[in-house]
Amino acid sequence: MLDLTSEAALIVVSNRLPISLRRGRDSLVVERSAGGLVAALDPALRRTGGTWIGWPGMRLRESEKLPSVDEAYTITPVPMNDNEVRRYYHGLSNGALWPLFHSFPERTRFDRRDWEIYESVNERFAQVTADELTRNCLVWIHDYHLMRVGPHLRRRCPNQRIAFFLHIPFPSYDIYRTLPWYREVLIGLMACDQVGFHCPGYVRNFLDCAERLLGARVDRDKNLVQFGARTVRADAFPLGIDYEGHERRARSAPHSARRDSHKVILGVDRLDYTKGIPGRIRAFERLLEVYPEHRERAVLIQVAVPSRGQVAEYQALKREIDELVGRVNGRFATSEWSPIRYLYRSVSPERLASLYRDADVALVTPLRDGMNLVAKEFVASQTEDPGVLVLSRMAGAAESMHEALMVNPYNIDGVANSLHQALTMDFQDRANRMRALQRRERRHDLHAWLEGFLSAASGPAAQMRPTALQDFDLWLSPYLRSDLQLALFLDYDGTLTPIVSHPSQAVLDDETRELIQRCGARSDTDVSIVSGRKLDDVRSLVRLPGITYAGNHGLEIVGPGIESFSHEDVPHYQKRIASLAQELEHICIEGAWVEEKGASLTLHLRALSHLDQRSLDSRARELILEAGFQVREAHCALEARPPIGWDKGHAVLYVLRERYGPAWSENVRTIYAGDDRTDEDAFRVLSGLGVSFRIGNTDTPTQATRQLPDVESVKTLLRWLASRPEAPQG
Ligand code: ADQ
Repeated sequence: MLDLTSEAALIVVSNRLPISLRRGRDSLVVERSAGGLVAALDPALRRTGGTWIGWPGMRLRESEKLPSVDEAYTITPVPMNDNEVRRYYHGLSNGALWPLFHSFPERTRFDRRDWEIYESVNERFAQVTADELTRNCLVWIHDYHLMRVGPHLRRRCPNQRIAFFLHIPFPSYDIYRTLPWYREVLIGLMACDQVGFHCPGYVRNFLDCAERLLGARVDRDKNLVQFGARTVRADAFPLGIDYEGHERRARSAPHSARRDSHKVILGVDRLDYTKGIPGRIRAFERLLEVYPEHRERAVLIQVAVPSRGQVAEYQALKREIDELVGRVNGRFATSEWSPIRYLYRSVSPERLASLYRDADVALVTPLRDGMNLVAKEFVASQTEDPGVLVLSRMAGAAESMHEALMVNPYNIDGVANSLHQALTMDFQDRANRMRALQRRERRHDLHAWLEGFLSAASGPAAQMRPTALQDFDLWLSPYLRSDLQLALFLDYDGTLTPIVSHPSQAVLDDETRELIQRCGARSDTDVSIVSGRKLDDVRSLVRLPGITYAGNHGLEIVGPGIESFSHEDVPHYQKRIASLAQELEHICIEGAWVEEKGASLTLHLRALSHLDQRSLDSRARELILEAGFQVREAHCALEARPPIGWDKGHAVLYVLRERYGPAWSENVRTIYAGDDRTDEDAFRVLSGLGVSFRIGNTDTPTQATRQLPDVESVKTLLRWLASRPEAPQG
């Protein structure tokens, strides 16, 4: 467990730094940024020390260094060029992920080039982070801009403790799955140890997506997800505000002269289509129509901070709001009273404190919002005559702020009615509601949030219970049928035996052999071993009669009822493989070696350092391609395969057709278990027709139906298959 109060440091990674840069006349000018994220994390970093990594908000020239900033922690900038800002930030983050995660699929713009830049910028963030790591530190990544940092960082630092917090909602499965890169984004979060959301509803959505889209194993009681061998904890940590700070500012903020002349309804937002500003103005208009007693008595003050002005949607929204404000003011204004005051700008913390304190009603009506801090800031600032909070049910804040008047922002009449209720509520009712809201927000403030998140993220690593027989009851019972045969395909290395440093050490243990034998001995099950090894090699390792063996990724197959198969093009490539093997041996450095397998070969790189692997890998790829072979990646190895369009997928189909005829899928159920990229070919041909399991860790998307953590869980699968009830004969 990390103790963040002592020597352990915190490394915060977010899109923006807590400062922004501006080019002054002769030097760079540093300004502290405002906003929720900075207010939340700055105190944590001050307490623990550490580093904040992020984009400084402008392009630094080659020679320019970040001016030194007097901070209690280090600030490390991640540079970005204009194209990257356009595609990673405006394109993928704000043009695709932001609308999708807020359940506005019709507003999303998916562009593969944006995704590629998002991926490469995330990798750069990971590299900068890896360079900053200290012994015993916690990396805390923030928000939707950086959901792919995890895997890149994990690859560089396999044992690093990594936490992630999402500040926006996590959408439901139905919406999330429209993202073209849904697997990659989920896998990105799976590389973390702790993933935090604002609300339990978002956690549920995330667990659903992990289970249904990745085939991950989920424990909903403990909020754990197991993906490959990794277990990730996903919990709700509702963000609070610096309650005392807001309360203090409200007590000392100046009073406005016009204070008692009107009832004030206040809206404060970033100008964003998720915040429901047009609907709010319409609801106010409706209030004036239906309840004319509020004319000349109520004022809507709407403060909107300019945001993402380069994005077309935001420009259109600004125009829409301008027009609406004009319409309502034009319709109802008198010489003494203008119904809406619209401030399109950021206001100072003191001014905001006055506005919050003096408002009679806070009208917070987002169409969807991760949390919404404005609702909380209003409550903390209500130090005088208690006002009323009218709050959208679609904000995360609604999950806890029960005493607010809850509204559906899509129901304009309903919001108008609630506004009327708020404006006419008697003192006692207002005071009761406000007291309860204040008590809760004071207790669940920013410090409590930090404490809760950091102690979970630095606590003992999450442990998922081992895969058990009942898991397979759930996954396989609905699929298997007692009147149909089962064709069971098993890869060897990494599936039946753990990955070891030399292939000769991958020996099958007696228990696994016995389980395979028991499966194979059943009248309703046919077992095939499908391996990248030479046929003779895999056969002598498994040593079981009566089952099928496919070697060399299926170029050679032998088994009961199958005529011994060897792909017709194999002899043509054997000589060329032998000479390629020699060429590769020439460039091998100590620790690397070539395994010749007749029609293909494997260059083993496992014993090399990461750096040596990379340099040998690229040289070897060139030689393999020059010799006219295909390159395939395997576990710490490169494979050279003849370009004959034959892989494990073809081998599986060959066995199925030979044994069960061309309409095999009507006569047989199929299960395939494999751990390797080469098994993906088999997963692909069986998708929709069979059930497949990918074993172990992977940080690339898989076509398999489900993930299993390790060889031990494959044994449990075999145990389940060997002991399931057998259909009565005849
Ligand atoms: P935002 O979408 O930015 O945050 P919100 O939570 O309301 O939304 O925070 C806005 C912040 O900006 C508040 O602290 C507010 O005081 C400030 N602000 C708004 N208008 C202002 C103005 N005109 N002048 C000055 N300050 C202004 C995202 C998610 C939210 C989530 C937060 C934190 O969208 O759902 O609550 O992150 O996780």
